[in-house]
Amino acid sequence: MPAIVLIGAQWGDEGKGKATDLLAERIDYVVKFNGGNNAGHTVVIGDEKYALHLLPSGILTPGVTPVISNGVVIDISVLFAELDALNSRGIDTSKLRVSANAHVITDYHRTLDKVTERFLGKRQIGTTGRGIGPTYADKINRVGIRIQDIFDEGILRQKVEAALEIKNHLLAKIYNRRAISADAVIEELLSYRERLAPMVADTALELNQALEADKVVLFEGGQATMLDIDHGTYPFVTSSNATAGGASTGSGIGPNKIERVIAVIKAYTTRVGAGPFPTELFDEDGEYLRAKGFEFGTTTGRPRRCGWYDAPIARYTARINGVTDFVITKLDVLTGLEQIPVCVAYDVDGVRHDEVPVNQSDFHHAKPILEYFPGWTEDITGARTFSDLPKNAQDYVTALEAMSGARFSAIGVGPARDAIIVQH
Ligand code: 2SA
Ligand code: GDP
Ligand code: MG
Repeated sequence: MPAIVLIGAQWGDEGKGKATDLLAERIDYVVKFNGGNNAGHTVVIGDEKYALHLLPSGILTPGVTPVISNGVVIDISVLFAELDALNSRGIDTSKLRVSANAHVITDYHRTLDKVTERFLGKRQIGTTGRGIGPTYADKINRVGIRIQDIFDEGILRQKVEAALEIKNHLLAKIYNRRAISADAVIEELLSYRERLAPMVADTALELNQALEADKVVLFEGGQATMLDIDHGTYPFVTSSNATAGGASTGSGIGPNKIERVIAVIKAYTTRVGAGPFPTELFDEDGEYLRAKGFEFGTTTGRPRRCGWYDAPIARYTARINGVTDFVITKLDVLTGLEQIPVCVAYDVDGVRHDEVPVNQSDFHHAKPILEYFPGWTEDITGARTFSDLPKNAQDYVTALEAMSGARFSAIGVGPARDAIIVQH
């Protein structure tokens, strides 16, 4: 089987880390193709819990070659710290490949991320503060620093000085901040050379060769469809393409190599940061989902906003990504609710919309039109086949599948590695 893409269907934290880990036994390469250390993927293996940010989750499976491809933005000190943390727990990371074309997050990107958010005040995005947006902005503005630049001191100096010229002006005149020293940035980046050098590769070439040799390559998306820079709830989005197309541009493999697109979707919805969220709950049901689902940011610890399942979003995701399969997660979190509301369409200023409206103002005004499903009380965390689920849980999943635009191939019933029902 050639390339498989796995992405988030909603606003992130659907359980992509666990889904990747589940597939990793059958794959040869796992590729992170977008975002950076804003991501937070939790994988639970036995009594051990791993939180991955910059490294793909598949790195936990022995034998898999992990790749950070060109679409990623890399904070090198975070990369080294994450490798050290995994190595100290006995995980072999020696096969890691890092694209020479990936962009580098520097101190000035982190600073700009934080001051911009502060400057935006009430209109802030609620970023993770990791420098993601400013690093992608430099990439698009053609003043970014790439991994390969670190190995040519002359070029690195030219690029850092050029990148800092406007920024220091901005920082001093608008944000009232001290100028950032090019020398300090350059010195820091040069200090990473020795450790970084053996990992750096032409990852596009290596991945294409792997696909030619019939290896299985899994592309693991960070964040999610509704946070995608083009297709998400702009401007309340991240700065990369988190949708399936990003796997192609973000790694240098042709779209025709992609055979399956798996979208991970929660049995309800969460969001961190600002922006529209039609099914958001502000009552005790929201608190219930947050507490029971442990909905707190893996990277920042921020409480996640919680709401009901949104079928128009599932259909939107199925369309935008060409989803072949959904993995639905966290069904167990709904256990104990008397009835479970599901959003089937929106009411936008008195007009029914069956699909996600293209106009953002409409989406901001969208009120969910809910359908109610009877709940169940039985513990489902031990279910391993569909027929192990109580009838009401089966009916809930079947109804969601019919509304969501692609088959449900697996159902998550708990955080543990094996707490999953694989259907197809
Ligand atoms: P950024 O930092 O520029 O990417 O922030 C822009 C928006 O993207 C959202 N975003 C995320 N949403 C959910 N999960 C993410 N990863 C972490 C996690 C987040 C955390 O797994 O829990 O720990 O807080 C993630 N990364 C970015 C962000 O909230 C902004 O809305
Ligand atoms: P990701 O960013 O999509 O990889 O997701 P996160 O790791 O940020 O958040 C998902 C959380 O849900 C993690 O704490 C997982 O351990 C947990 N999780 C994944 N699948 C399930 C499931 O089926 N049931 C429950 N209860 N937890 C799950
Ligand atoms: Mg996450």
